[in-house]
Amino acid sequence: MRDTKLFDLIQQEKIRQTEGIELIASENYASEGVMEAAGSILTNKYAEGLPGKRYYGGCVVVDEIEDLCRERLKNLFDATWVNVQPHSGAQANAAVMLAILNPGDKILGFDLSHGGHLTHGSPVNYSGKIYKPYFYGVKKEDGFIDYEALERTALKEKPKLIICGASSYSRDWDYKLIREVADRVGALVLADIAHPSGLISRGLLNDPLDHCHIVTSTTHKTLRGPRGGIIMIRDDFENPFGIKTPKGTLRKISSLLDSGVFPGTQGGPLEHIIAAKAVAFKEALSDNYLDYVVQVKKNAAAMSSEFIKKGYNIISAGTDNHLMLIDLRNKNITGKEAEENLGKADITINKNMVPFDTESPFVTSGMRIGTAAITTRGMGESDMKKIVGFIDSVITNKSEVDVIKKEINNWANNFPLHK
Ligand code: DSN
Repeated sequence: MRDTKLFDLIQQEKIRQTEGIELIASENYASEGVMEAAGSILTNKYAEGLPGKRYYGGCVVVDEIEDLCRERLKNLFDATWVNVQPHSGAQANAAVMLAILNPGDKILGFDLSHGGHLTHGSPVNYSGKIYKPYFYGVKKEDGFIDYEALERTALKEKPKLIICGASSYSRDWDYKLIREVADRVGALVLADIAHPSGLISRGLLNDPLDHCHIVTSTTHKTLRGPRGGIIMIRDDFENPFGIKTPKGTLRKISSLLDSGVFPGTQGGPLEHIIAAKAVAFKEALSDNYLDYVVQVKKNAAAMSSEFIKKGYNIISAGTDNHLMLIDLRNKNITGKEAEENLGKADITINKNMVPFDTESPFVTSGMRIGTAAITTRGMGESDMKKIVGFIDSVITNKSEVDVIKKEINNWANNFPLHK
């Protein structure tokens, strides 16, 4: 018998996603093909291990699927080794840290309250509980990464791992400089490119694989695949922190990373999600996707200029990627209030800490906005101006929220979830 209660709720969510404006920077609309693979019978299969080296029978087909996925990902990022099994970006980072660090080792990451991520050493996350975290942030005067502070802390603390990457930083990264600092202190560099990975894959931002030892990402943000994680390297090497075997050899980092995923931090891989990742990577290699990521970036730039014209304070005064972080203090509204009020008009954003925030993480002084999802719906630069107009009307109480909501619902219906 059909579970009407549950499927009615899914239908309601579909209407919400269709009638509203989705501006959460970490979300996107996966294609029909990605969703078909994610919802396929592959969910039935257990396949602990790697293709050709499984702990279960009946893996002939899933071996081919996982190999196809790995090859497509290698092509997309020009990587020489990848693991496509992490269930999420957080799992990918956990696997990396387990593979290369020992409990108590020092790590240096980008401060969560300045735009970093929980898994980069936050004290409430495994990364800050198992390892000893130190942080760098952005400069108060311009909102750009404080590379001098990063270098100072690295030289003083000599961490074993430097982590770069962010969840709400709108500028590109100087991976070359970070690698130079890491080499001076004998650290490895992990770039977590969960947010901008789609833009990086098509050459629209600096390439972390040119300089960083290990790169992780999610697959569902700008990459527009199913929810999941990946790990990649371009140059394999022996783990400098590894304990030598009796024969005096060290294990290669690729082999340690595979073990970090399974059996280190996960059991059976989600082969239906790996198949959906394979679909997404094929899409990301297409000309259509290149047009898409180019437009994502143009839309973010257009939106950011429009906000600035209306007197909004964008951290770092602009964006190089798909997102922007806005300090709302000069608009006399907290991030929490903005999120709630915009939600009533069917505009979905998330409240976000801004650097040097005076509010708690539950209230915040800012909001984060991204253009990945709305660009998938076919919106362009003129639509960005319209959206900023809607947002400004809600935030400054220019019109009744109900009136704006109706206008938004009618307008959004013109844009199918996939162009
Ligand atoms: N929480 C995610 C984001 O929204 O950026 C990252 O894990």
